[in-house]
Amino acid sequence: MHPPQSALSQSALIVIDVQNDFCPGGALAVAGGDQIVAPVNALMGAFECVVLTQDWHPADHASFAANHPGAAPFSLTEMPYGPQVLWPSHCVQGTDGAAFHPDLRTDPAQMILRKGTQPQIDSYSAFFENDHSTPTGLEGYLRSRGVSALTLVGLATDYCVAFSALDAARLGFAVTVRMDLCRAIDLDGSLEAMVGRMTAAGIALQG
Ligand code: VGL
Ligand code: ZN
Repeated sequence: MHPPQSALSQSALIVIDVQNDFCPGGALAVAGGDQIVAPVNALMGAFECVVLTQDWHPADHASFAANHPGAAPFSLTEMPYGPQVLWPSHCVQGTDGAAFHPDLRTDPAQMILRKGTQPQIDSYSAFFENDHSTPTGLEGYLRSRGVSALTLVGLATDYCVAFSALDAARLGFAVTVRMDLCRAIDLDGSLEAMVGRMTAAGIALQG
């Protein structure tokens, strides 16, 4: 099956993790995270395809400091797939913290992708888990829809947005990140580092 001619070169808006726990008052609050909600809502109408992602962890998730006795939140550990930041417990499946920000429009979304559901592996990217090889299925969804260009917005710039953007570029999508519609955690220079990696990968950083 090939996509119909009219569907070729569609563009998709990928809205990353606009969830309560990443907004002020949440368990892993990103400064100004709530400020992007209204402009992201306004942007949805400009895209043929809108995808929302949700960080969606089981309570025993290995990325939570609380599941590593003695480990402090925001410290680093080694996982089989490489270094991993140990986060405060966040976006636990079914909790209010894992819900979308209440003002985020969800009706225009044709797909909602949940990631980070396996206890032993984190998933910053919407395309692959943090082993960089286990796919989420989003690539196949977008390709079968005839999507070739992506605009990414959401939380957090330097983690889930950046890792999603880098994977998307590696997969051959034309990628734009609307920096004005993202907010960063900025842990130990992570924002500057990820901006450098995204630029080097040919990702267009706008706003
Ligand atoms: C995220 C840290 C842990 C994100 C998710 O959405 O950027 N960051 N889990
Ligand atoms: Zn997470």
